[in-house]
Amino acid sequence: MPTRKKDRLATTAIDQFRTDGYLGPYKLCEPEEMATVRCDVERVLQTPSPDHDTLAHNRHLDHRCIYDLAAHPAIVSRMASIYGEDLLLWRTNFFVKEPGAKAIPWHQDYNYWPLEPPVIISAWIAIDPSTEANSCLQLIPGSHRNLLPHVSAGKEMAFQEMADPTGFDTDDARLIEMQPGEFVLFNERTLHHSAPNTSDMRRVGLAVRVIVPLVKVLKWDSPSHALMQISGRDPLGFNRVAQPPPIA
Ligand SMILES: O=C(O)CCC(=O)C(=O)O
Repeated sequence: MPTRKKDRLATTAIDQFRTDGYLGPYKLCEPEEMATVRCDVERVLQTPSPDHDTLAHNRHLDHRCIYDLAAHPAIVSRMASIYGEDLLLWRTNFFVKEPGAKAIPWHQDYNYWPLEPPVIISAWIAIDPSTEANSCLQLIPGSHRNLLPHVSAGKEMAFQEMADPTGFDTDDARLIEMQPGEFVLFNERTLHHSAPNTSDMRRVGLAVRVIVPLVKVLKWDSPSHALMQISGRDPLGFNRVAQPPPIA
């Protein structure tokens, strides 16, 4: 999918990403358009995956509509402005937080991932409205400059490990409220979390994980898991790469 000139980032924005570890929100599409996409997403989330049990994981591999969201030029062009043209889609994850869903603890993604080196940029796309009330994503600007140890998280948390709470100050957190169709970018070290969903509104977001060719995937998620080239080329060939699902 081609990158778009209008979505390229200015040098000031690239510098801001370096300073804060995140950028956005930006608009991928209008909320009305996302309402149509949401119907596709709901259908996908009820359809068994071909080779693993988690309905919310890597559905860009078997559904073109999810691939098209993940590889949208509004996202890819901005990522390419920061990380260069050669970009490979590694994973997608839907984060579905129904009313009553647990908190996702403060964490840095690098802690969990089988990548060497763990260099990655994520886009988090709001599928539903994402507000403080229904537990929007929160980020701490500048937190990517400190690698934190991760410790065991409590049972009230949705993840088993969390960043050591003595290593950062949550007073610095920013609430990232977004309309459906908006997205934010962040890197593998940016501290982020979401509170329990105490509202009666579901909150669905799609996290899109993108790497550059020098990163080696040490462990694949399933037999059919492979990278997809979303921009440029892969001059190193360290990883397996597959074609996107055909256009429906
Ligand atoms: O959706 C959330 O609440 C958390 C998302 C997250 O942890 C991530 O995208 O890495």
